[in-house]
Amino acid sequence: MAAVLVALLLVSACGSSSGKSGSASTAKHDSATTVTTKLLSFMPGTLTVKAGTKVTWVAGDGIGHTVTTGTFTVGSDGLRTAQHPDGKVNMPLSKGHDVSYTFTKPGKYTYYCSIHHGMNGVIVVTP
Ligand SMILES: [Cu+2]
Repeated sequence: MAAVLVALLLVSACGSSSGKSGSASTAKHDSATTVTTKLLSFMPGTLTVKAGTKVTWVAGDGIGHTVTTGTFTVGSDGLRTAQHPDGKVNMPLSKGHDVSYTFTKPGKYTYYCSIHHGMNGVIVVTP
C-alpha cells in the first residue's frame, strides 16, 4: 500500500473550462479509452485497448473512488473478499479529477476501487 506512483499518472481537471469554442463535440472523453464510474461500478467493466493507449477514468458520480491496480477475489455476491494492490496505479478519483494511465505492455490488468468492494474492473491491452 505504500507505493503510490503519482509520478506515472496524469491528472487532468476535465471539469474546468478551457474557453475554447468551435469544438466538434462537447464530449471531452473518448468512450473507447474512458472508464466512467456509475452506480458504484466501473463502466465498462472490461475495456480493451491497444498497447500504448492512455486510459482515462472519469468520476461520473459525486462519490470519491480510487483506481487501484492489483489482484482480487470476488465472492458469489459480487463483492471483493480480498485485494492485493500491485503498486502500479493507486490514485484517488473524484468528480473533475480524472485519472489517466498509459498501458504500454499487452496483458490483462485488473483494478478496483479500494473504497467500494463492488467496484472491480479489467483493462485488456492488446499488441
Ligand atoms: Cu468507489
